This record gives sequence, C-alpha cells and structure tokens, in this order.
Amino acid sequence: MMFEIFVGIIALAAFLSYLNIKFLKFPETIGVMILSIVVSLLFAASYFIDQTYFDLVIAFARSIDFKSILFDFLLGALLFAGAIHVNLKGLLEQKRAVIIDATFGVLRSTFIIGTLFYFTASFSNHTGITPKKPIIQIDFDPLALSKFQKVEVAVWGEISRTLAIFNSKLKGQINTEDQRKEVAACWDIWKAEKKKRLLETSDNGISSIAVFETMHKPTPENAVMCVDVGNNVDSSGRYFEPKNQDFLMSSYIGSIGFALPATMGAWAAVGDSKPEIAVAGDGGLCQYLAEITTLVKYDMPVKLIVLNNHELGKISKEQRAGEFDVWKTSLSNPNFAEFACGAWGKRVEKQEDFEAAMHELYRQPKADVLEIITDVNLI
Ligand SMILES: Cc1ncc(C[n+]2csc(CCOP(=O)(O)OP(=O)(O)O)c2C)c(N)n1
Repeated sequence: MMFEIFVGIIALAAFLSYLNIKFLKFPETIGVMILSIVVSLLFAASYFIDQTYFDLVIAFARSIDFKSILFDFLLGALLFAGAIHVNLKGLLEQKRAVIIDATFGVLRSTFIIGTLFYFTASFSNHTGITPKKPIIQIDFDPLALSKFQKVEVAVWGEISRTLAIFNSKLKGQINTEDQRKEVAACWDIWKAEKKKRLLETSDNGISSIAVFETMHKPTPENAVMCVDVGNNVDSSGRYFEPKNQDFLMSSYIGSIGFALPATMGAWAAVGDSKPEIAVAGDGGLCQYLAEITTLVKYDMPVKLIVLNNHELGKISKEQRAGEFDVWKTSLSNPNFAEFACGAWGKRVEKQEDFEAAMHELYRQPKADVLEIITDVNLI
C-alpha cells in the first residue's frame, strides 16, 4: 500500500510541476505548492457536489498511517533531495552568519516550542475530546465529574439509565450530524481488509482473524463475553462481529487473566439465564489456571476458550515495536484441554475443525475448556 501511495504522490507532483512550468512559470517549489493548495480546495469544494466520493477519500486518508509514511519513507527521500541541492560554496561564503544562526536558531526554537508545549499540552489527563465541542459527562461517582476536564454539563447518574432518560425526554429534538456515510465507507475498508487477511494461513496454528470470524457465527446473541488482555483481545475487538452480546473487559486497568474470573462473576450475577463465555490468552489464563477446579466444584457452566499461541504475544509485539530483541516471552504451557480438571476439554489445531468444535462446546451443559492453537503472528 505504501508504494502505491508513494507512486501516486510522485505522479501528482510531476503533473503539477508540468502545469507550473507550462502555465504558471513560478519557481518550482512555489508553483507546486500553489497548485497543491488549489487541488486541495477543489477537493474540499467537491463536498458540496457529491459527498460520497468525498467521504471515501476522507476514509481512505484516515486509514493511512501518516507517521510511518512520513518518517520511515518520505523523510529519507526529502533529506536526500535537500542535501543534493545544498550550495556548499555559498554556505562557506557566509559561514559566520550560518554558524550563529544555526546555533542560536536551534536554541531559540527549542525554547519557544518547549514553552508553548509546556503550557498547552496536558500529558496525563488527555481525554482526546476536542475543546471545540461542548461536553456532557455522565458518571455515577460525583467526585469524577469535571475531575480531569472542565465540562459544560455534569450529570450524576448511571450511564445506561441516564441515556434511556435522555432518549425518551429528547425524542424528536435531537439535532445531530449524519455520519453514517462516512462510517459505512470506513466499514467497507475494514471488510475488505478482513477478507484479505482471512486468506493468511500458517503451519504454526490458526490465525486469530479466522478464530474470531468463525466464533461470532455460532455464539449465542445473549451471551456474556468476558475477554482478556493482550493481542487476543485486540483481535477480538477487530474481528468478532458482536450482535447483542454483553462484553466485560478489564479496560483501563488491563489485568491479564481477567476473562475467567470475570465469567465467574457474571455467572454469580445472571446465573444460568445467559451463557457466560471467557475468551482468554494462554499467558493470562495461566495466572488463574486453578480456577477451572472452581468451575467444576460449583458446577458453573462457563465456557472457557483459550487462545494458545505459546507466548505472551502482546509483549513480544511491544518489544519488536521498541526495536528490542524478543526476550522472555515464550511460554511452556500444559495441554489445556487435557488439564481441564474434570471439565469437558477439547483442543483444536486446524482451522477446518474449529467451527464444529465451537458448536460442540455450546452443546455442553457444564464447564468446558476449548483450546485453540493459534499463530502468534497472525493477529
Ligand atoms: C496482571 C498483569 N501482568 C502483566 C501485564 C502486562 N501484559 C499485558 S499483555 C501481556 C501478555 C498477555 O499474553 P497472553 O495472555 O498470552 O495473550 P496474547 O497477547 O498472546 O494474546 C502482559 C504480560 C498485565 N497487563 N497485567
């Protein structure tokens, strides 16, 4: 994808440069800059003619990882292009001014940027909410209201009940921007990506994409899904398409191993009225492995699905992202299906056996463990 974007930009720049030489006759950079602004304005104006195309381009632009394109790709080329245009002789002629300006210029801009950054950026309590929008905050803890950010309306209440009251009282009076087209365009991009990624296979285990794609079909709509922390939950968020299921997750605290104990809590709350399903990573589950005996002892019909990739996958990923060696993340797991402590247990190693195993799992009346061997890299 990066290459296509790069080629597209070069082709566009070449075309604009041609227009400049032929018609505008400005110095090259200025001409291309002016024409780029004109093209951008024309594109912005197209919003008023046909929004569909506009939305598609915006959704596409949002899907681009600008940081990696700029830093890993374009910056090298730009620096190289800049370097070969340096007039060394001219620089040497004015070496005093250059040295003074370069030194003091760096100090001056560091001071200005640093001071502005200090006063404008808030590192710890960043909400990600634009200050241009008025904020309504709903919280059942009154002390949390306006705690980190000034809000226009602070409402003390439980979120689902408060929203239900808002909904009934504000019927017919809500004036919102319809963003469905943009969302639909983003959804199309996601669907295409998912379809493409479903073709990725490996000899080291099933891909998490295929796991969650297969899992969402037979999973009961009223299930309480308790998810873990790690790559497994990232993949479930990306590829499981929920219907009406409730989701419990560790979110902000992000404690691995959350899934299994959470299903026990869910079972204590709603009993047999809903299926409780734990989707755990192998590293997380191992911290609470003995709790399978609790499921069996108290006859909790909890369904435990463990994604066994023999690794603390998320940590390996973070180590790689930080350009460190992958270190101390491999796991020496038991065969979870055999370990099941009296619960029903099954291990699946091949994608083609997975869907049948899911149906079998949902037919079991008691506690069960379904172990899926997954490839740590296909997430
Ligand atoms: C209690 C706790 N210990 C450590 C961490 C740091 N941590 C975050 S993700 C992760 C790895 C999870 O590995 P695994 O359960 O195998 O899931 P995977 O990422 O492989 O899907 C760890 C150790 C944490 N979030 N919580």
